Amino acid sequence: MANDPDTLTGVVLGGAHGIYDVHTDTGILRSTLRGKLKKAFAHAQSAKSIGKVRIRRDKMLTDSSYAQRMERIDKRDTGETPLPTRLSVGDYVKVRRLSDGIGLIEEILPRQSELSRKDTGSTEKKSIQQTMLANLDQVALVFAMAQPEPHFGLLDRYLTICEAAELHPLICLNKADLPHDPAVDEAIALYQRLGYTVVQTSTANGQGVEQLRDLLNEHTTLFTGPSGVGKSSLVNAIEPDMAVKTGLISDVTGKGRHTTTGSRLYPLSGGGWLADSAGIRALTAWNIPQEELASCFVEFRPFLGQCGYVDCIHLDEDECAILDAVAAGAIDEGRYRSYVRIYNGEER
Ligand SMILES: Nc1nc2c(ncn2[C@@H]2O[C@H](COP(=O)(O)OP(=O)(O)OP(=O)(O)O)[C@@H](O)[C@H]2O)c(=O)[nH]1
Ligand SMILES: [Mg+2]
Ligand SMILES: [Zn+2]
Repeated sequence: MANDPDTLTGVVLGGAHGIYDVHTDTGILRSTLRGKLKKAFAHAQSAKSIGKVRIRRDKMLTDSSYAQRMERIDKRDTGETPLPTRLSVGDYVKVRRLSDGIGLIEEILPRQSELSRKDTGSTEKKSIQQTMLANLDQVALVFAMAQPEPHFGLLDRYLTICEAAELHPLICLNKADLPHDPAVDEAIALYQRLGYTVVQTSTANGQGVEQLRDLLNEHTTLFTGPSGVGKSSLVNAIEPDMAVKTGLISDVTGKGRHTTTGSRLYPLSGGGWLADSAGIRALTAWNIPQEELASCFVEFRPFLGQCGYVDCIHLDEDECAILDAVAAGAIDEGRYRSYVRIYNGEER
């Protein structure tokens, strides 16, 4: 099969109802899944799910929390490279071009990374995991400066998820053309102090679009954030003829409901990939073990290991270095409140 000229490697741009658009060197192939793979997915979904946050093995550092996390994931693994339990946007596949020009997906290549969302249903059991994008290395967290007002607690939640998954976050504040609350400027300054890149953009007057485009160059970036903040408008501003170039039915004004995961991937003309996704109301930091949460707040890191108790969870303990840092103004109170909310499993 490896030498078969009709077998190509490609990346899944989007899909719905078992039909996927696969980007290959020779164009986009509309494809279906081979029966064997469909069965494998059905089996995997009924089995106990494996690690939620995929950690890149080559990124394993000496950090003990990562080592512990890896151990837990390994226990759930068979020792083989983890294979996806479902085909997602961003997956690399081997696809065979059939004589009628339709592709048959024969193999899914191992994922390097993924970002999942949990769609919260009315009960915990109803919540389902959806991979928003596979094989990404960057996440643009898109909020509006106004209309809707940015929810920084939600931003903190996204940031912890990026930190846990080792995905580079970009903070994008769109609708910079609109009048906004001065608190938004204070928040921007805070996140910049923490070391995050913050871009202020407007699709109405073009502000910041060039800067954002440069930051996407050569990366595979997921645009995520609440509904109505302008994610799809930004995708259009970055690549105005994207839909034309890819030859796909444009979904840029919709909510991505037509795709499997609510995401759609586009090749960037400057190199790299960009995925638009459906707006998210709330996101639970469900894949971060509680004891690792504090290290997902970048400004907590210098204080970790300095608390009076080794198992300090920084909520109300004596001799807590984090609480002392909050009291001394070294850690922002709003960020600390986000930590408490996420720790307690609050939805927003
Ligand atoms: N004033 C202003 N309005 C904008 C800007 N960008 C987008 N909008 C408007 O905001 C609304 C929502 O934009 P979308 O691009 O559909 O937002 P989205 O984030 O993709 O929303 P979902 O797909 O629901 O998640 C539209 O009416 C846009 O015209 C901007 O920079 N300034
Ligand atoms: Mg949209
Ligand atoms: Zn502590």
